[in-house]
Amino acid sequence: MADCIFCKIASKEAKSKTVFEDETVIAFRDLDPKAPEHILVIPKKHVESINDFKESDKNLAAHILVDVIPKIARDLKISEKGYRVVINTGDDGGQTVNHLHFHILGGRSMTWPPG
Ligand code: DGP
Repeated sequence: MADCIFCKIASKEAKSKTVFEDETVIAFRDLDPKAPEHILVIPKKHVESINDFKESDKNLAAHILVDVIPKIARDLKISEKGYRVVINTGDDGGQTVNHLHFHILGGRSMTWPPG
């Protein structure tokens, strides 16, 4: 999408600190980190939110959850101590960028419930 900052990051029109990339997914460091490790994992194609994942996106969703996120956590060495995966969705969910993204937060102990 023309005005979407994460589409621009996916197409390299905008810079990011990339930690992982393949054909369908790119992961990069959050601009405003909320933990020592704060990575955003996005599908390269524009999907507005998790509400917009379609039947045909099942392989992509599984790839992100089964392959990409655990690999990044291993690479960042936060796998064993633990980390949090967050998908903010819509206004009440606190979504500010309308391109689906999975936050990976780690490197410190998290509290619950979230604000
Ligand atoms: P959310 O509130 O879940 O929509 O989170 C959006 C996150 O995206 C927020 O933590 C800040 C981050 N962010 C916004 N713009 C950029 C950008 O241009 N580059 C990077 N690396 N992160 C961004």
